[in-house]
Amino acid sequence: MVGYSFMGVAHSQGWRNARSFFDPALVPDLVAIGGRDAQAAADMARRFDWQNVETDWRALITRPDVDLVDICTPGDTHAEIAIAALEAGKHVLCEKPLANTVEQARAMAAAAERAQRHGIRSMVGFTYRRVPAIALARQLVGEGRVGQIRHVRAQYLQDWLVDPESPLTWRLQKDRAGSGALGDIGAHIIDLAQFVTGERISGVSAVTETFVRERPLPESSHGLSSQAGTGRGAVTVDDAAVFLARLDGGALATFEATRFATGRKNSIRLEVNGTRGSIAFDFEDMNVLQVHDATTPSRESGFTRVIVTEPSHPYVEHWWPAGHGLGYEHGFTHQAADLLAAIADGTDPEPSFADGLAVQEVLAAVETSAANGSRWTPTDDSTNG
Ligand code: SOE
Repeated sequence: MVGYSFMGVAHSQGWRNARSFFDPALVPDLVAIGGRDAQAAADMARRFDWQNVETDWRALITRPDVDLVDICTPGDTHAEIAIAALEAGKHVLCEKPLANTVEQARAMAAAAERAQRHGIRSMVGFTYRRVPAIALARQLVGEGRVGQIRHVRAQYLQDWLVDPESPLTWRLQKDRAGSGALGDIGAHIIDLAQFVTGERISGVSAVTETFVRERPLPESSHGLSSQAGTGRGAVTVDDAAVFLARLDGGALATFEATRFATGRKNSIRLEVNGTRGSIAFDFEDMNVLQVHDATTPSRESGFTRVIVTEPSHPYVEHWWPAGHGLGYEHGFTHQAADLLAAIADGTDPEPSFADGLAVQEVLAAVETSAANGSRWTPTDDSTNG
């Protein structure tokens, strides 16, 4: 694994719990944890039983005892590490968004395709697909239970930047993160919309906003330029993105990704309306899927509150009896288990780097549209950076 912050912790517990709860044919050995800060990496090694510590990712990915590289670093390093690891013959799991630009994502998808010919597998870490209620939604839509899709409504709402004195972390710097709320959390709802509907976003009309344009530098402000020694730096990414979209099946969609939804800590909402029914999901009630069947007689019509904790529901049989529920972290274990199964079975896991590239193209179209006065922008607009 390269990286040891929030995602490093989430992935580490995922590898360990996949081994315990999914009893995979291929058992993950946590061979080496890598990162610039040797002490931070050593702390992670101690806490999660990583066997070795590396401070140079190039040394880590060339170790003969490493078969799979898990990339949990900021987006500006994904392409370099993933392509080198694939070319070194390692399977790769890369955190989302796949990259910071479409150009980088295209290079990664091409490297993944070349490696796939030699049985090397790759996956991008959109873990919310692996929340049982979302996986159930995909099954129902795929079976035609909502019919022809007319609307998708998706929100990802956080509020950790409402305080203007929150520090200028790497997520607020374009050269590190690629974009702000758009790429960090907007990427998730773009992937969820495309995954659950099985359709692709064909064009967008967008607005983005940076409400707070400068912030205090964080303590460890390496690589950050202070404005004339003021101890403050410029925010170079969006705080919020709101956009309209069309899906290639003809549906209309609305998306909202923001870090200024005061009171919403990590609220993800998805609703799909079709000619035969609807599904609705709210991460704040993540073990539930609301299902409406339009064929139900009107006297009994409404949304059914499905408790997605039956052993027959996706992933649940590996965990607890009905009614006990799962949490945020379980998606990371499901991700690890599905990747290990794909490698063992010789199949290509999803979401693939090509799926990650599809998200990147939407992200770029949103930025292009927002920069051009919300002009309607096709997702495959070749001007996307
Ligand atoms: C910060 O917005 C963040 O950690 C995202 O980077 C994750 O992808 C999301 O799952 C939780 O919030």
